[in-house]
Amino acid sequence: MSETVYKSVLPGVPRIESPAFRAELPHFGLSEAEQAIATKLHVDGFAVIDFEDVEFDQRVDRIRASLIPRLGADLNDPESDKTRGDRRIQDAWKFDEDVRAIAVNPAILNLLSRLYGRRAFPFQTLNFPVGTQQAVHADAVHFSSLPERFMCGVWVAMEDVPAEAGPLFYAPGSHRWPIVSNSLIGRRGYASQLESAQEPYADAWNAMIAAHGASTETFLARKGQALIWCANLLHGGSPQSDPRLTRWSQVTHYYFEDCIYYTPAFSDEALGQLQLRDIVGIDDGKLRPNSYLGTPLPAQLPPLQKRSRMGRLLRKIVPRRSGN
Ligand SMILES: O=C(O)CCC(=O)C(=O)O
Ligand SMILES: [Fe+2]
Repeated sequence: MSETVYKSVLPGVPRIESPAFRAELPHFGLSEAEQAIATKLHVDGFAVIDFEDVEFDQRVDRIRASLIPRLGADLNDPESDKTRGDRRIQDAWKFDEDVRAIAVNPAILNLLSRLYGRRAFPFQTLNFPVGTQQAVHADAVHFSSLPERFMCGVWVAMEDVPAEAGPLFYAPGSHRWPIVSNSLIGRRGYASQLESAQEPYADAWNAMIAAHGASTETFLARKGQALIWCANLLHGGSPQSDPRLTRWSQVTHYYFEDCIYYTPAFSDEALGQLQLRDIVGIDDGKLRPNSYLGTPLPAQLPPLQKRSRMGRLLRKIVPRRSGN
């Protein structure tokens, strides 16, 4: 990042989410097109871009062919109901070179690093053959960082998405609302168990949408378009009204270097009880240390994070959640 000579007065917040964004934007060394993306993310919490990859169409064909045997052969049948069951594959990058190539796309990594002011790296992929029909949520309850907001999702359309195929939806500007944490909803998270890591927060998210009178937008994507969303943007998958359709897409989740990575749904920040994550970068396959202000976290971690016998036992009782 050549523009790192510029020192923000607020390095603990992503550049695009900085309260001093308007004053700082000209100093970030962004092109005009990048400034437009940055401003869109700052104002609305999402931005649509074209996914730059000359091999994209071939990758999509290969990914479909490689994932269908794992997901169900009926995905090839034009008349079948494709929405039955939990249709998604997490971390296919581990065995599929094309999924990995999409996750480590150099243009995306470069752009995100410049928009956030810290080096971006991908850590999770999700591949969907159909609409997720997921209720509205912010990804920040699953994966967050300290300092907060250094996480984002990039959703890539692997085919055109009509309204009937369960397009992605989101509430523009909702990333600026308070991050719904356990402390905000009066819940203890550490060592808790949940069927769904989003469920405890659903009432709060819906109440904020109602209080703001906010409307949601859907993304009727063209194949090869990508949508970046901020960690706290409320989003989900619309109902898929035509179950015969497919909606092939890939989400890659990105973190940024020199942060502490943890799961807020199972943490109580005020008590220093963090469900830390052992994050592996998809780019180099290496563990990314939890790090704060340039210094890796000390080895002395609270019991649940220790690789001790007791820690392993506790992990069995309180499994780590890694969904989206
Ligand atoms: O693709 C969708 O419908 C939503 C996916 C999503 O929310 C996520 O991966 O975080
Ligand atoms: Fe999500």
